[in-house]
Amino acid sequence: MERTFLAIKPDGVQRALVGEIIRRFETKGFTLVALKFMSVSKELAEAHYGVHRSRPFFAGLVEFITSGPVVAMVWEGEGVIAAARKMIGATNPLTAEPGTIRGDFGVNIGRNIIHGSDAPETAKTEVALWFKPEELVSWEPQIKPWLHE
Ligand code: DAT
Ligand code: MG
Repeated sequence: MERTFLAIKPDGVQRALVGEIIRRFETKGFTLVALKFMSVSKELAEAHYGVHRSRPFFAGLVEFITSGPVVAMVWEGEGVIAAARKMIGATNPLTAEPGTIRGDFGVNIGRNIIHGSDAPETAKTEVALWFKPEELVSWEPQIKPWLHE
């Protein structure tokens, strides 16, 4: 079953959006596999945003993600990687569609509330970067027959 890595960034935590964001993925029908409330080290931040190392906003990005606690999560489900990206919305909250998390709650690209893996390969890498294998919980939601044919 497909898995993705999601992280509520320090702005999402400070703005008390943790419950609202988790609710959206829960009620959509995805399965929570791992969750931790944590501070992010500079090393983890730089590894996570490694692909953006040469971009002008890289230093600010690392500073921001390490500036306060984040909620790191793994969610599972059919098509969850692309679906979560859709639910999160475009990178710039100003152009993100209403109904998406960024579209509903954000106004600035540097404060866009939540991270989501963008493809199967990055999802695999990010889950492994943020979580130890024993932190991932395999369980069978009893609601499954009501979500799937
Ligand atoms: P996404 O988070 O939608 O996957 P991304 O991977 O292109 O977007 O960039 C990672 C983060 O970097 C993004 O969430 C916010 C920040 N960022 C991206 N482009 C930026 C820009 N032009 N100016 C400032 N911050 C930017
Ligand atoms: Mg990205």
